[in-house]
Amino acid sequence: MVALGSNQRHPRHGAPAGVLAAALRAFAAAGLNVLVVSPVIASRPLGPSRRTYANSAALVTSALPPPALLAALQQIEAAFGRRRRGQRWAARVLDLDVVLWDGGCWASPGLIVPHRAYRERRFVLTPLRAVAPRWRDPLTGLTPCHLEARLTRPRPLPKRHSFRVRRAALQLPRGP
Ligand code: A4P
Ligand code: MG
Repeated sequence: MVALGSNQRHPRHGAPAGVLAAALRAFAAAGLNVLVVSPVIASRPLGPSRRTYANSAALVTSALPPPALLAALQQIEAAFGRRRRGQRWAARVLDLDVVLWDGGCWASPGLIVPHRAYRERRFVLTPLRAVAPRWRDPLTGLTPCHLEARLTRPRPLPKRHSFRVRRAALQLPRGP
């Protein structure tokens, strides 16, 4: 499962939504088989960049192991003019992340799957829900829908230490 993001125009492909459509065409040329594509959503930037993002997700199959898949995606990013320099989370013409993998978890230098931040990002979970509603996160067992609901549901405040102390003070001493 690949998450796509763009918040910069491309000289040939135009606005970010056009960049994502062109990127999907480039997947096929790189030998990646695109099975399902989500609608493109507009999302407010997380991080310092001020430009609105276009985000989507694609279910792809490939014989490549995860590091080779990431290398293929990074080649596509580079072909679209992505330069990894300067500020983290700076505006980018194309960002391709491996979010989930049907083999479960993967960790090697430069690659962690599931993507370490996707559970907290609505701009990943909403497209993901459209392409793989029943796919369960291998660490939490939750579907994209559950994970997204967790972001909006109000959470209880952590129990206060003083409350526990007061309860402990009420315990009667044990009898003989
Ligand atoms: N890396 C490790 N695991 C993965 C993985 N599962 N998929 C390494 C992709 N890359 C992975 O990524 C930095 C390094 O992460 C890579 O060298 C790779 O080896 P990067 O694409 O070079 O740089 P980045 O994207 O700026 O960094 P980072 O921290 O990965 O950012 P994210 O998580 O990709 O987030 N706001 C909105 N609304 N929409 C967005 O799409 N995206 C970002 C970037 C910030 N704000 C956003 C959006
Ligand atoms: Mg990235």
